[in-house]
Amino acid sequence: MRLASGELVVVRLPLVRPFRTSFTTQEHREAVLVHLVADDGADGWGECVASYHPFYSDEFTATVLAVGEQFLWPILRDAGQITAAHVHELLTPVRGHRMAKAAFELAVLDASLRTTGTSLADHLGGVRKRVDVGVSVGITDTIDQLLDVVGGYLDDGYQRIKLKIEPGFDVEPVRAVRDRFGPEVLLQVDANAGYEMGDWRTLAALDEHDLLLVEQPFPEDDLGSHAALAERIETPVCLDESITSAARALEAIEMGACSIVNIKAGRVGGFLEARRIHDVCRAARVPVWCGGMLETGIGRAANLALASLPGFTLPGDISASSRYFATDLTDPFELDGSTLAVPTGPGIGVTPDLDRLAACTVSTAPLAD
Ligand code: OSB
Ligand code: MG
Repeated sequence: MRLASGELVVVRLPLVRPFRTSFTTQEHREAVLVHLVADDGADGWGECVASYHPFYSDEFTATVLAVGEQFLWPILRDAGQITAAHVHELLTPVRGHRMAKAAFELAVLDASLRTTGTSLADHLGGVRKRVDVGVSVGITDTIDQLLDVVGGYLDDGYQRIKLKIEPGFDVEPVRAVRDRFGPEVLLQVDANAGYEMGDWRTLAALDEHDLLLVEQPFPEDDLGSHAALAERIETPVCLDESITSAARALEAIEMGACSIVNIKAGRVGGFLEARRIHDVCRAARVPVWCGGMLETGIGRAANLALASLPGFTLPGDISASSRYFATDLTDPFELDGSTLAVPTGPGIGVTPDLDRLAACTVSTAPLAD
């Protein structure tokens, strides 16, 4: 296909409750939506996972808009006939900016798969109609509040709970949740790089609570400390921020820095790179699961397609729309037990509701031909 025009739409949706992590507290989700139109009129949408702040990764709204308008769009527009499989390589001359690149790739995938009537899940090689999902629970002021929040999610049907932790909010909340809700709850923690190696005894104290995994305890560049920690604790170490490509995933696995990988297509530069990480991990018998970035229905639909691949054997951070927003940008995703349905329609299988989109839009920048 040949790209003719498009737009970058910044949307902002209030979260139903503030989401506190070791790096910041978010009260709303701001996202850049990439909308691309081909010369035959086919169009597609992609959601950029970057936030309005540079505290999880270095990308944020303003960098996505700038690199998108000034570099990514001109490269793709001027490339002539392209397929989604070309996008990653075409954009390689631009260093970094993986979240922005991933959103453009997703919009190209959506537009081209709509033309052929293929769903993203089928295109990627998905094998499941429904996927097991869990919920990521932010840090609370008190443990009582945490127990209320977790209890509410368990009542909703979620069977896997991820607790955000930080120094000073770790062993006690984990113990409290385990004691209150029992051994059958699938429980894991995410530190978002909030610890250092000197804290390893605190992390080792989590071992007795039978966690599925501890996610990204240390800074993203420090694979060595993750490998050293994995030697000292029983809880499996999972990496999120550190895994930026399939090559990096292989390196981390080979040096023993992780035994489980969180895959976020945005963090690794696209859904096709995400699939390569899935393939690398599967060959190494390393379980993977699909991470989340508080996406709207646009990004969530694509994550569900990714999570339908066979190596995604742990529940993903892909929750129902109501966990995030009073009103989503798309038709709401609703829980069935502890699962969500993988969209079956062409492309990502969803489109933004245009009234809702208009109500959430902060700015629109045209991508000219
Ligand atoms: O580390 O997984 C993370 C949200 C924003 C940034 C980083 C992370 C998260 C989540 C949210 O945990 C998971 C979700 O989208 O439900
Ligand atoms: Mg994480």
